[in-house]
Parts: sequence; structure tokens; C-alpha cells
Amino acid sequence: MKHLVRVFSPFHASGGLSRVLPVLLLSFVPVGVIAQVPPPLPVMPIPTARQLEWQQQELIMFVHFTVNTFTDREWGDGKEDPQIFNPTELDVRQWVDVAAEIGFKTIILTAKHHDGFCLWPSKYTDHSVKSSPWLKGKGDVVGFLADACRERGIKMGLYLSPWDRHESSYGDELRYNLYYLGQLRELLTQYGPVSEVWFDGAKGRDAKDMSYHFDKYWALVRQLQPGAVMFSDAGPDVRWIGNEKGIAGSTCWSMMDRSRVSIGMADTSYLNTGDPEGLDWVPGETDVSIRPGWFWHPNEEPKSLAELIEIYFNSVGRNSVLLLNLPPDRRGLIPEEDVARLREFRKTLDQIFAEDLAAGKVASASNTRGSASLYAPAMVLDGDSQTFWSTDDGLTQGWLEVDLGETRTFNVSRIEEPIALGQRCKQYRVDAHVGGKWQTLVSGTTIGYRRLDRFDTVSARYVRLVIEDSRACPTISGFSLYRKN
Ligand code: FUL
Repeated sequence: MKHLVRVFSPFHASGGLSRVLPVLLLSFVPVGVIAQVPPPLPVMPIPTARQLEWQQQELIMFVHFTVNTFTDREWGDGKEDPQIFNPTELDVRQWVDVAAEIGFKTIILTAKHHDGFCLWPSKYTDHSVKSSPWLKGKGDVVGFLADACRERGIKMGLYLSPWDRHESSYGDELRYNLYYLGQLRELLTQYGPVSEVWFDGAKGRDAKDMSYHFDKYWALVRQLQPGAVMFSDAGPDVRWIGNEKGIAGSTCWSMMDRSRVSIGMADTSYLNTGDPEGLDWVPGETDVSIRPGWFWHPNEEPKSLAELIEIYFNSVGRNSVLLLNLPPDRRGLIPEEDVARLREFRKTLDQIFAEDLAAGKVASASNTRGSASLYAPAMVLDGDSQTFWSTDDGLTQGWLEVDLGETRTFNVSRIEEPIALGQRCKQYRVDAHVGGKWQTLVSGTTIGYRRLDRFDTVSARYVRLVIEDSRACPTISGFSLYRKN
């Protein structure tokens, strides 16, 4: 058992949770070490507490459900009769059960999509569940979901489309923005905690020319739900990854310059890779649907297991969070075939990551910060994401070698940086000692919260993670090796 002590940090005095949190994390250090070896300084920008919590979720469920489910369309035109919204067996508990079983930590629901139909009985419009035959107009999908999520310990997020093809005030900038803010206030005050608010920048070419008052929307969310992260092309907390295919950039920085991004007209390649020079911490969220459409359609099928695994490696494995859409059908249930596919997905991931061949093994490194055990290479293999190996200041390269104890066979690596200190690595490679010489298995650019790489199956006893370039002295909290069948 280590003896821990809190040390004073100048950051404590500087205010702002985003600055304090990483220092708090790092300020628990063994007595005797602190005087000689201060922790590495964070490289700015760094995540806020809510961004850190968001990133750790890994998987979020998206639920697209509205009149489109009944009309077989992707974008409703706003002229739908609320009478068509009549799910026969709607059971939000089934959605929440699926989330809990598969490992989704949050469910984000389309409270209102572009067609303007509201899944809760908003007092600002009759174009909602209250005008539908479902539960004789007494139903409230948002309310039911909030209750079911609370019961199972799943978080709830909400999507409220700014583009509204039904509302008559749309196009009258002041009036419509007030309408939108009124609805946002309802959603943020009537249903308990909301963990993520999704601001979709999509707008059809035929849409009336009008500005959305995003600054006001964001201020309202901060005021009413300070723990919530906000998503849009430009953040402020989480950015779009730039495509709807489930592919984060193979270079994927959590930084970008928000001032360079216009919502709805963003440079998608900039969003996909982020920006190593970016002044804002805005990690990427990778949204993709399990089916071709965002809404359920009778003639569409869920993606294959192989496609889902590919998506996982290309999102969660690239410093992103996967927001996977599971559209309920006309019964109001996630279809059985989609649930079966998700079970295969979960089982396969559990199999791949069942045994970390490097866990607890012997590690050495090119350099250890102040020669202190606190920053020793062993910290990378201890299964604790808050401890890490680091080098002395001034170094931007280094290697960490693992002796697996015997020759082992593997084809997947997982690397993690302690991102509370900022995202640092710019270039890395993984080598294995095979046939008397070092052979490169894989090389890459960014690591961030989590990097997963697949490579040709190899058998070796010694493996090296080589940090070839870094924005500041390297810090690595995890390095794992797995065998995928
Ligand atoms: C897009 C929308 O237009 C789609 O219908 C869907 O909601 C997707 C997640 O975002 O911008």
C-alpha cells in the first residue's frame, strides 16, 4: 500500500475545474518522491472534468425514432399527421436493457428531428405525442426513457434538431430561436439529469435562411445542466468526427480551433483528424447507424458483425467515442435481429480483450522521469489508467520494452495516454523481437485516450513501444497486447 499525500499545486489557485482536475489526479504521490520529482506539466489544452468522464464511456447508444419510423422516410417534411405515430408495443425498458447488456453508458434520443414532431408533450406546440393515438395522447417518450435510464444507471442524452420543418415561426429568427430555447428549457428541466445535448447542424437546401442562436443554447445548457457535454460540429465540448460511416481519423487529435469551424458547413477532414496546434480541447464523437438509415425501414438490415468490429476499431480505437444508432421499429422495439447482432458484437469484443498478455509483466524503458518508481515503466502494465510511465522533461522520444516472460502470440495492441495531461504523442511504433532482430509491427501518429492497432499475427517474447515524437515528454498509462482470432 502506497502512502499518499496531497501536494500543493499552483493550479489549485488558478480556478476552473478543467485546470484543477488533472492536477488533483496527479497530486496523490508517494511521500518522499514529491520533493525530487515533480509530475510532468500538462500540455495545453486539456479536457474538462465532464469531457474526461464523457471519453471514458467508450460506447453511447443513439435512438432515432419519430414519425419517420411510420412513413419510411429519413427526413420528414413536417406535414406528417401526428395520428401516424402509434407504436404498438413501445417499451423503452427494452432499449435500456439492451444498453446495459451491451455496455452503452448513455442513450441519446431524438426528442425532435427535422420534421418537428416532439416525442414529449411540449407546451409550445401540438405537433407532438399529445396529438397522437399512442396511449391516447398521454404518452411521453422522453419521460419514460428518463425513468427507465435512472432505474438502470444509464445516462440520458437528448437530440433537439434546430432545423424544424413544421414549426410556423421557423424563418423568423427571433421568434423561432425563442421557441427552440423554450423547448430546450423543457427538456433540461423536466426530466432530471441530461448528460449530453446533441446539436445537429443539418439543414436542407430548401430551408429558410435563418441563424440559430447557438451561443444562447449553449449558455442555457451550462446554466441548467452543468454536467452535460454539448455536441455540434464545433463543440463546445464534443465535435462531430466528420462522417457518418464510423471512421475517426487514423490521426485523431482531441484538439482543434473552434473558431475555424462553422456548424453545418464544417471542413470534414479537419473534424476527422483534429489539429495538433488547436487551442481548444474538443474530442471527436463517431456517429454511425447499425442500419443503412438513421430511422427504421422495413427493407433494411443491420450491419454485419465484421462491419461493427471494424467500426469499433476505427472509432474507440482511434481516440473517439462510438455513438451507435439503434432505430426502434414500428412496435417501438429495437428489432430482434439487431439485438442478436449486438450480442455477437459484445461477445467478440470480450473474446478479443479477454487476456492482456502484457499485464503485470516486466518492463524497462529508455528513460524514467527522475528515476522515480512513480513514473516507472511498470506503471504502464499495472491496469491502472491513472498511473503512467514518463520520461524526464526535454525529451520527446523514448521506448518502453516489455518482457512477456515467454514467447506469446498476438495481433492487437492497445496504447493509452493519460489525457488529463494533454494529448502528447505525435508518432509511435510497436516493434517485436523476432528471429534475433527488431521488427516493426505497426506504426502510427496519434494515441490519445485509447489507440487500438491490428497487425499480422506474430510470436515474440520482447515487445517495444517506441515513442518517436511527442509534443512534450512522453506519458503512457497503458500498453496491452491481445490475440484476436
Ligand atoms: C444528420 C441528420 O440529418 C440525420 O437525419 C441524422 O439525425 C444524423 C445523426 O445527423 O445530420
